[in-house]
Amino acid sequence: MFETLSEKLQRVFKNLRGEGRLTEQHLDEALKEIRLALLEADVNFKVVKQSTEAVKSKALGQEVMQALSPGQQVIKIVRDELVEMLGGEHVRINFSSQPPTVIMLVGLQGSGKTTSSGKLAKWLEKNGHRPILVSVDVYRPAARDQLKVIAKDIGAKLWEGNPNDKPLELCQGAMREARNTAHDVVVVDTAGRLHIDEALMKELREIRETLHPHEILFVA
Ligand SMILES: Nc1nc2c(ncn2[C@@H]2O[C@H](COP(=O)(O)OP(=O)(O)OP(=O)(O)O)[C@@H](O)[C@H]2O)c(=O)[nH]1
Ligand SMILES: [Mg+2]
Repeated sequence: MFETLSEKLQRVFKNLRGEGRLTEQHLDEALKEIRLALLEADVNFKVVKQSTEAVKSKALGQEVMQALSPGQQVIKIVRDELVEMLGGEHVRINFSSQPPTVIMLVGLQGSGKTTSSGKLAKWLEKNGHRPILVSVDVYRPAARDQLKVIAKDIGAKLWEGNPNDKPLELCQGAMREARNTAHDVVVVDTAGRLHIDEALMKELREIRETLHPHEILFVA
């Protein structure tokens, strides 16, 4: 996804770079391309609208550096805006000095926990880690199968457990397996829940107290 976004932006930037003088019409054309590229990359339309408007007002306003050509100025403004959009602050994952590191994904139903678990495992592997995935979503039929399909797709290790395992048993099984097979990160995909669902919240607390996750990521 990000590869195609960066390719599209590169194309827009390449066209801008050649411009000695930048007209408003030219800027509008470039922004239209940028808007499309961001929307196709799944960025929320409100965020896209806000960001492209911010780019336009900055580009037409005073916030430009004399040392850069008009095309380069726009590229700089777009770059700064993208950094801002992705969260100006860079947060690192807290890895444990005593593996396995446990990362738990929590959030509302359908917020993207299972998909994000897969993305996270892939990213971890790319960065030299050996993750093991485990789903503790024992409530929705096929939820564990969904993670199994994703794990197979990305070639990541999955702790399946037994069909009747309870969430805590699945976690403990995954931890044991990680230790025995030198996997350094356990990614725990949880069932979606609302904070008013007392039984499910209690279960989440129990998992937290048993596993002591190093990171709890809220998927929204
Ligand atoms: N467009 C888009 N769809 C996504 C993204 N992440 C997840 N989805 C889709 O959203 C739906 C729900 O994603 P899941 O990963 O199953 O969400 P979940 O939080 O695990 O859902 P529950 O386990 O039912 O609570 C699926 O159809 C995904 O394909 C994303 O980044 N962009
Ligand atoms: Mg899920």
